[in-house]
Order: sequence, then C-alpha cells, then structure tokens
Amino acid sequence: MNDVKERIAAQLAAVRGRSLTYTDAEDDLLLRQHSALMSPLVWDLAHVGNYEELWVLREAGGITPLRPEIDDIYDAFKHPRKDRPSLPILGPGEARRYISGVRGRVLDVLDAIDLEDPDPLRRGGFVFGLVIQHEHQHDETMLATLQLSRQPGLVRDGELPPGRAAGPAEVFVPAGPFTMGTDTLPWAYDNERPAHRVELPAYWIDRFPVGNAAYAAFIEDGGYDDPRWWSAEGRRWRQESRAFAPLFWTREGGAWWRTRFGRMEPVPMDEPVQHVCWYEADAYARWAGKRLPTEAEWEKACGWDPEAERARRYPWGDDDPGPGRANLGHRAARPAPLGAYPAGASAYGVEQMIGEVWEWTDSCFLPHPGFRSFPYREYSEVFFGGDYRVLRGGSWAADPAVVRTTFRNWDYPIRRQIFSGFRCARSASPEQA
Ligand code: AVJ
Ligand code: FE
Repeated sequence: MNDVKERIAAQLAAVRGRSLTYTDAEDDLLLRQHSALMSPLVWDLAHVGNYEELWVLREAGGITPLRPEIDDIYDAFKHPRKDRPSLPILGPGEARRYISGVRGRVLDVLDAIDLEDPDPLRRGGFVFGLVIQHEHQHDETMLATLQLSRQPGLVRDGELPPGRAAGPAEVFVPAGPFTMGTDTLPWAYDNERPAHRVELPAYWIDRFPVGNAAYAAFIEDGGYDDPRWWSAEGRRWRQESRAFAPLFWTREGGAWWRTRFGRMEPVPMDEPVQHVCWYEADAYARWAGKRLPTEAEWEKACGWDPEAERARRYPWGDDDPGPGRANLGHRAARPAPLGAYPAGASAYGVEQMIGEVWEWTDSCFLPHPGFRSFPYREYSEVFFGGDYRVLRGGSWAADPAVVRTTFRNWDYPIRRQIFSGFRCARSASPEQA
C-alpha cells in the first residue's frame, strides 16, 4: 500500500478504536435512550457501519449489499432520534460483529482502489474521508449522549496546558476581501465549497471564547430575566425551558457547580463556557454590548493570512494540529483554560478558534454561492434555510480529521447538549475603520 492508503487505514483504525471505547459498556447502557434528543449508543454504532457499507462497499466498491434489510433502521431521515429505541435495532454484540464484517471488506476495497480514478467518490480516497469524518462526528454525538447519561467513570479525562491571562480582549480585523470556503482541501464537504471572495467591513472579534467567569457575571447581573437582551424567540425559549444557566450547571452554597460525565465539580471559571444554546449566546452578546460574529467574520479571523493573501488550513498555518496548538481529539474531557494555546493563534492573533467548543455564529446554514450537492443531498442541502444556525471551529471532542478553518457544523438554535460555546464580535466605528 502507498502512503495515502496507509494514512487512510490508520485513520480508519483510529476512529473505530474510538467508537469501540465509547461503547465499551454494559448492554443496558448502550440500549437505553438517555435523552429524547439522542439515539441509543448502539444505534450510532451500527449506523456508522451501515454508512460504511452504503458508501464504501456498495457505491465505491460495487459490492452486493451485505444486510440490505437493516438499511431502513439506520436511515437517519426515516426515523427521528426520539423514535429510534422502538426500532428493531441490532443488539450490542450483533452490532459489533456487523461493523467489523463491513470493515474487513472496506480494507479490501481500499487495497484495490485506484486513487487516480476520475470518479470523484474514489479519487484521492474521498469516500474514505467521508466515512472517517462521519464516524468521528457520531463519536462526538456519543460523547454528548454519555454526558447526558450522567454515568460516572465511562469517559476518559486527561491533562491540558494551563491558561494565561494575556493582553487585549479583542482583535481588530481591518476591512477587505478574503477567500471563504475551499476548492482544494481534499476531504472538505460539499457545504464548504466552492472558494469565493467575500468583502467585509472592519470589525472586532474576541480574542478568546467567552469564559465561564464572564458568563457567570451575565447570569448574576440578572441576564436571563432581562428582556432587553433576548430576541422574541429567545424569550419564548427561556419561558418554555426555564433555563437559568448553561445546561449541567447548578447553584449550591453560593457557588456554581456542574456535572461533567457523571461527576460534580465547581465550574472552572477560566474555561470557555459550553452547553449554551444559540439564544443564550445571542443574549449574552447583547448584554456585553456586542453581537455574535457572522460566519464570514469568524472564518476570516480564523483562517485568512492577510500578508500571504491566502487562506490557511488551520489558524496557525497548514501544519497538523499537535498537542501544543489546540485542544482536539478528546485529549481531556473538557475545554482548556483561556490562553492555553498561544501557538495556535491565527494570523490576526485570535486564539482557541479550533478545539475547546463549537462556536455559535449569527449565520443561518446556507449554501456558499455556486454550491453543488455531493455526494448526496441529505448531507447538507436538505438542511439549508433558516432553521439551523452555523457553529464553527470544533470542540475538544472533535477529531483533527473533522477540523479545518472552512468546516461548517449546524444545529437548531435551542440545542445545548452539544459542546457549544461562542465568542463575540462588533462592527468597527467609522473612525476605527
Ligand atoms: C454535521 C454534525 C450536524 O450529526 O447530524 C452525521 C453530521 N451527518 N451523520 C449530524 C452527520 C450524517 C451532522 N452534523
Ligand atoms: Fe450519520
């Protein structure tokens, strides 16, 4: 096998190891639905195998279906998450056997495939990138499910670099054009394409994600009850949810506590806030006299190199993320403190844009101009419109394979079981611009 194929094989092995770790638990825990928002863990496990069967074996490899009778059960569009427990899903043992049977044949297809094949699914091994990224995204979803399960001891934790109190709180981004999206990143999804010029007026963006200390100040200032800060829909969400703080926070003995993977701990005030929905992020920004960045503002501050006049793959350049640049890949089960990654700063000096938390932006999920659906409409196209808001960056639970300056995530504005936070921005005044 050549280098590209070896790299793909290593990434396939790594992501499967990850999925098996998250499902190394009692059958009951895997079959149970911990929240109506989530699938039973064993559904995710067999779904990633079924996706691999559909895309690598059937579409790219031309192999006869192994288990066509289960396609329906694992079709995310046929059955919303809340209905998945009532499906005749494979049990944990059967699911593990099925996905490992699929995987064996996937490696045969990898061995045989011509990476120069003009077919866009096979070319450069795109289809393997598709399934590797898909499985990592489901692994992150499984972590969110495990967090909701409140079971202690299932999720690995680890060490992270210390934070640092550093310099100015905001960074100035001068007016001017930049290139948004990509034509060249090999595993980029259809929704990141094509590359196109965007002209932005000057703005300020927070150097760090909003931290727990600042967010607690918003709560303690009565922010949740003050209608001035909330949109009409946000006020409705507040009334219905009766939210008073980020998900998993409680107030005890005059201090903030949170449950993290089944354990109670004081809220670390120097970490980025996570488990907030779009409405909370939007309200905080108004309270702070700012607003959420648009997706274009976020991407320019993250990836544009104004001197070289080109977009970078990561904030710091094109080199792979290492442990000194970003908190990715579930190194620890939490975001790192603010200021922990000076070496991960963008060309403009904005920090921790990748890793830590998915960052809500002001933008709805819409196609880039010139968008073409590939390889299927249900990956991105069916979600375009006003219902979803875009999140950028990638959380501590996102794998480097699913992280780049152009990557777009999206969710409903009410969602907060995901590892979501935000940073703020504001338009520059005419004198500043
Ligand atoms: C891009 C994270 C919104 O989890 O719904 C998984 C990714 N697409 N299976 C999701 C996805 C198909 C998707 N998000
Ligand atoms: Fe999926």
